[in-house]
This record gives sequence, structure tokens and C-alpha cells, in this order.
Amino acid sequence: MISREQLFSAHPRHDWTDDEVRALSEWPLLDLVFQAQTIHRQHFQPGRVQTSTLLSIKTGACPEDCAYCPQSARYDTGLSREQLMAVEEVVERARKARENGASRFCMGAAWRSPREKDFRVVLEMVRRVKSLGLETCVTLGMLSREQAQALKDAGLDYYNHNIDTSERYYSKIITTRQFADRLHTLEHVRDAGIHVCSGGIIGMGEALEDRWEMLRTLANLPQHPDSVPINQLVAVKGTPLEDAEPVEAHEFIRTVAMARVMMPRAYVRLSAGRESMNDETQAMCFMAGANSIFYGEQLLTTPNPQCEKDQKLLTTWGLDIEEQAGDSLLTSDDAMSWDAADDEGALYTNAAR
Ligand code: SAM
Ligand code: DTB
Ligand code: SF4
Repeated sequence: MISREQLFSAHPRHDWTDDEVRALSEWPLLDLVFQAQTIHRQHFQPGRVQTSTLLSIKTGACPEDCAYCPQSARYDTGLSREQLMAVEEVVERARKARENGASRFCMGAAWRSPREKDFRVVLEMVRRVKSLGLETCVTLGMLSREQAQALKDAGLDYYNHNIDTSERYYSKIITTRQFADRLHTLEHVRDAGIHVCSGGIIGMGEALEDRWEMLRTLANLPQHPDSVPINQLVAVKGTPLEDAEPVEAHEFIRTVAMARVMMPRAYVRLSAGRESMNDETQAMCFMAGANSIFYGEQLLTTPNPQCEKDQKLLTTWGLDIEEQAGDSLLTSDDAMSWDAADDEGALYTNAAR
């Protein structure tokens, strides 16, 4: 019998078992959300949301066959392919994102892995965006150890590389690379000392168990990702997943709550798919421990809510944009002292912050 104490400890763990994750997946939803919020408050100042703005620096014509992706060259999604953007244009877009209140600027490229010539341009983008005082993130596909180190040396803060789904469902979604390739790139990024951003997509026809297994893989990595994007599939016409069944709100909320419980010190990001979510669902996700969003009217190639709409959403629910990147994450000393204190005391003291 798996106890409440066993599942809902605030201490980060890397040894989640199948049975424990199944127990979380069957836990009464509102109690799970309550537990996730309680754990959230033991590690973060409540009510703060981190914001990242995305820019597609190289769009379309990707050689990979990811079934969800409008940028694969194999599917006719009507997307016009574009060359790698010029550094100055990227810097200008980053400046605008900063003016709008984003703290991190995330540059995405439709590559299997970066070629040397392009990679040098990206290094310059990272240096320039960093010099604006923004945190930097890139997602460029698979990386070698040397490339990860070069990005670190250029000042990169985060690398996004999603495992997307469970290992067993992976081959139904992507055949041009292996699940293990994803884990190798994550290892290179981690070893270079870059913050890892890794999550996945819900709503690709996967079984519920695939979602839980995906979270278990992330939580059992040697270090939890610092940032965990939970994407709801944006079903794009022309992709093999264009007719995928939409995800029900309660399933998405449960996935967010489980990510929070299993990776208590990660920023859990409400990522793609917010255009098709109502405000109440998003609020419930924040209640379940989500504390990050993509902010700006465009994801990579598909729409995201307008900034004004998101500002209203956050104000309505009493949430603030995190001012300094990372400043709502309590130090681990603080977090441990909450944990060491009597449970109820810890909850109320921390909630008053
Ligand atoms: N090419 C690089 C790669 O695959 O790692 C970087 C860009 S890729 C578009 C980044 C991530 O976006 C994917 O791993 C996937 O999780 C997410 N993504 C792509 N298309 C999506 C869609 N239609 N709905 C939800 N998430 C999507
Ligand atoms: C992530 O997990 N989601 C973002 C980002 N990382 C790169 C991408 C979402 C893409 C949605 C489809 C599109 O706009 O092309
Ligand atoms: Fe290419 Fe990335 Fe899209 Fe896959 S997800 S097709 S690798 S851009």
C-alpha cells in the first residue's frame, strides 16, 4: 500500500517506481492538485510566473519526421520555409520581448542537429541576446558534447530538448531518431553545466501510461530538468496527427500536477496549446503547480495568446510575472527548512510570503 507521505514528500527524488506513479495517476484529482500546490509553496514563492518568449530563427524544411510537427519537410502544412535569420533581426526581436516583460528568450531552429556554419551564427545570437540582460535558451536538435560546451562558453542559460513521450510510444511518433539519442543530448547539455529544459507533448494518441512513463523518465534523470514544458498538441493540418483527439482539461491538469509533485524544484511550463484552453483550465494548472508560460503572440509557427490577454489572465487570478529570472525559486536551504518544520506550520508560514 503506497502512503500519502511516500508520494507527497517535498524532497526531490530520482527513484520513482511504476507503482508510485500509477498511484499518483489514480489519486483523486482535487487532492492531487492540493498536494501539488503545497509542494510548490515549499520550493517557490507562490503566485509568480516565469515568462519565456519564443522565436523561430530557422523555420521549416526539417529532415526529421516528428508526427506532430508542422516544420517537417515530409508533410504539406503550407508553411513557407525560411533561412536562418540574421543576427541583428534576432536581437531586435529579443529587445521587443524584453520590453513586453519576458525574462527569457528562446530561439528555435528546425534542424535535426546544427551544422557548423549555422552553429557559429547561433553562438553569436546567444552572446548578443545575453548582453541585453535576458536569459537565453535555444533548441537546435541533437548536440554533441563539444557543441554543448561551445554554447555554454557563449553564455547560454537553457537548452530545450524534449523527450516528447514515453520510450515505448516514441517510435510511433518519430522514426528518424531514437529515444536514446534524446537522452544523450540531454546528458551533453547537463555535463556542460547548461540548465536543462525538457518535457513533452500530451494528446498524440498516447495511452495514459505513456504520459506517466514520460514523467517518470524525466524525474528519474540524474538531475531534474530545471524547466519542464508540458505541451498540449497543436494539431496542425497536413501533419499525421491533424485529427488527434483533443485532450480533456482534467487530464492536462493531472499531468501538470504530477510533474510538480515528481519534480518539485522545476519550473513547470504551461506550453503549447493554451490557445485552445479556457482561462479556468489555465488557472487550475497554476493551482496544480505550473509556474511558467510561453509569452508572446506566436509559439514557433503557430499562434499563442496575445500579451494583453495573458496580462489580463494573470491579473484576474492574482498572479505576477517573475521579475528577475529565477527569483521565485527558494534557496534549497529555505526549502529544506520548510520541510524540516512541522508540516502545517511550513505551509502557512510559506504561504504568507
Ligand atoms: N528541431 C528541434 C527539436 O526537435 O528538438 C527544436 C524545435 S522543436 C519544434 C521543439 C519542440 O516543440 C518539440 O520537441 C515538441 O515537443 C514541440 N512541438 C513541436 N510541434 C508541436 C505541436 N504541434 N504541438 C505541441 N508541441 C510541439
Ligand atoms: C516546447 O516545449 N514547446 C515550444 C518550445 N519548447 C520550443 C514549441 C512549441 C511549438 C508548437 C508548434 C509551433 O508553433 O510550431
Ligand atoms: Fe524537426 Fe524539431 Fe519539428 Fe522534429 S520537432 S520535425 S526535429 S523541427
